[in-house]
Amino acid sequence: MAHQDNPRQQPDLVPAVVVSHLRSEVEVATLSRDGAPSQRLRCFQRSRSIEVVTGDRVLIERDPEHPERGVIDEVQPRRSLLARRNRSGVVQTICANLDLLLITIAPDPEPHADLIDRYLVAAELDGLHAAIVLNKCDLPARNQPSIDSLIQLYEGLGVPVYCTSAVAGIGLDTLRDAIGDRTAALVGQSGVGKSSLLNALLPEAAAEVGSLTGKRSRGHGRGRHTTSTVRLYPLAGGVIIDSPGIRELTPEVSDPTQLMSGFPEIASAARHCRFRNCRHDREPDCGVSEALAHGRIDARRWRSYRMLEGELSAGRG
Ligand SMILES: Nc1nc2c(ncn2[C@@H]2O[C@H](COP(=O)(O)OP(=O)(O)OP(=O)(O)O)[C@@H](O)[C@H]2O)c(=O)[nH]1
Ligand SMILES: [Mg+2]
Ligand SMILES: [Zn+2]
Repeated sequence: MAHQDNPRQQPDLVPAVVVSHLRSEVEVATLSRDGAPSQRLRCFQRSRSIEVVTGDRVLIERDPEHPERGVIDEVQPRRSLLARRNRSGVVQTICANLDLLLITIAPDPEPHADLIDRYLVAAELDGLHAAIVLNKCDLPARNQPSIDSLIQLYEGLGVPVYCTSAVAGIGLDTLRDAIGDRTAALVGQSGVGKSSLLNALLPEAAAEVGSLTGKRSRGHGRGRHTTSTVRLYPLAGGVIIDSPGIRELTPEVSDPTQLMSGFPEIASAARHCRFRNCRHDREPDCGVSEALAHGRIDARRWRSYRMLEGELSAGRG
């Protein structure tokens, strides 16, 4: 028998968190009293006009006939988000409500330092904490000098660095402590071991990990992408998010004058420029040129900044 809707009757709305979102399918976990994700439900969205991403806090209405299904009624305001611009300039939100970006690198595949810079810009502009996780520290130190200088550079900029091995179980307790009760996202190139770290921290996650044979057949450092969706897992008191590896990142910078705040050493040198509108090119008394000449700004970081600046202005036409 069809029942009539009573507009005054409020449905029972249950708070939940989005665990993953793939096409029209949204998996959520209801939140227990202490805020920990608990029961899993498959949901659809009542309105397609609202975009939901992993980490979103939502209110859902359970399907009375199918307790494992529900409808997303409302998306709550985000306290933070990680976004990028795709090649066509469209802003894509990767995940919401995170606190800590774990920029994962490894000796193999070799790190793209510019990608680290771009994640740091995203973290700075989105108000997130950031740390570097140097995984696979069990591997023989083939390109160790360049890894060492990279680590030294970022530590010098105040970015915490954690050395781990998902395979040998090194540095996992320290990483777990660093996450604490926060929501942390593992991000970085494909094949650095993000899903392996997740599994090492949380064996029941049983996330798919890239196979060595697949890697070998494609040659050194070119692991195919194994993880295909952004997915959230409760971890002790906190939450950990695994994400697909990416090759490049254009962070969403809504105000280009803010870009420099993602490069604090450049920003502090620029305060010494004689001219307020200094382009740091050939102007006299330029604090940035001077800092570059004296090695207080790393030349690669400066190129990385300039390239991003160029991309952002080109993107805005
Ligand atoms: N030696 C060593 N190998 C590791 C370590 N962690 C991961 N690996 C290997 O690196 C490969 C890639 O691992 P994944 O965990 O799938 O990497 P991922 O970053 O999740 O990759 P995507 O999902 O494609 O982004 C696998 O063959 C892992 O066994 C580690 O600590 N040491
Ligand atoms: Mg993965
Ligand atoms: Zn200048």
